[in-house]
Amino acid sequence: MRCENKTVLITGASSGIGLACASELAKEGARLILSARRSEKLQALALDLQKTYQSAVHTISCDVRDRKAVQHALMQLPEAFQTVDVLINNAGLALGLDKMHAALSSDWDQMIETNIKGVLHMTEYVLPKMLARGVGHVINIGSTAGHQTYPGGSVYCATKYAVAALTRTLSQEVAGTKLRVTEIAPGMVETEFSLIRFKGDQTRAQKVYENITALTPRDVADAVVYAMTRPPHVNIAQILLYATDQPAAFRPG
Ligand code: NDP
Ligand code: 8X3
Repeated sequence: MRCENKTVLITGASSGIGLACASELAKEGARLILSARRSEKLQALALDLQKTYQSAVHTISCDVRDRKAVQHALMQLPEAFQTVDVLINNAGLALGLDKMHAALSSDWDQMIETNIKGVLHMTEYVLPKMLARGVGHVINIGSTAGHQTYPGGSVYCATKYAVAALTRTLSQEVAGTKLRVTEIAPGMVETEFSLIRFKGDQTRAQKVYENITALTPRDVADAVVYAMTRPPHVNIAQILLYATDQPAAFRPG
């Protein structure tokens, strides 16, 4: 139980990597604040974690793009959940795989609003409280797409380069405090990610993971738990995590 007495806020906890982080951290005894838009998924997960691990769980149904909704939800946290020790900014998505000139501008907007501004909305609320306490940990889920571009990935890659830049900047800004800042950057992980990217096209989504063993959400959650459970003087700045089958170059399907 390495995370007992830690309150962890996870965005995008209704699926994939966020859900796996919730499960792994519940096993480690963390108190959890789970956030996403699909409240029924969060409720089901919360019940499961309460039953299996006797976890303390609070759920927040909100859209990270909506700054006011984020602030409102975080202001309403029950007393036992008000001190957020760890913020895991995980909510995010890719939409489409068309070349820059052909991609939909509505897709650009949604990726930018979610992947960049969502991180900012959460961080701007939680960080001042961490700074006031002099301790805390912000973990941003970036991507290998934030370190290497690929055709068709233009705006998604740009948002993940932005996550890498925000993470590095924040780390410089909190230097001299006990706050820690980490970027976990996975390659291909089999989740709902491709189904969302290809807008419900199951066949195309499944093709992405054909003939390879992709990372599992649990692999990424392991990296998160690793970063969280180092001694307080150790800050894991960045973890790049590829499937053994994935070449450094991208193969997003
Ligand atoms: P999933 O689609 O399985 O999960 C995405 C999560 O983000 C869901 O819980 C979804 O919840 C939430 N989310 C999306 N948009 C919003 C929003 N506007 N407001 C609140 N929550 C939102 O994908 P993954 O688990 O794979 O993705 C998690 C993160 O990992 C993303 O940032 C992604 O970019 C990153 N990543 C994924 C990789 C992969 O190959 N799968 C590789 C590298 C990085 P809901 O719909 O209920 O709101
Ligand atoms: C997702 C990585 O390669 O599927 O962040 O676009 S990739």
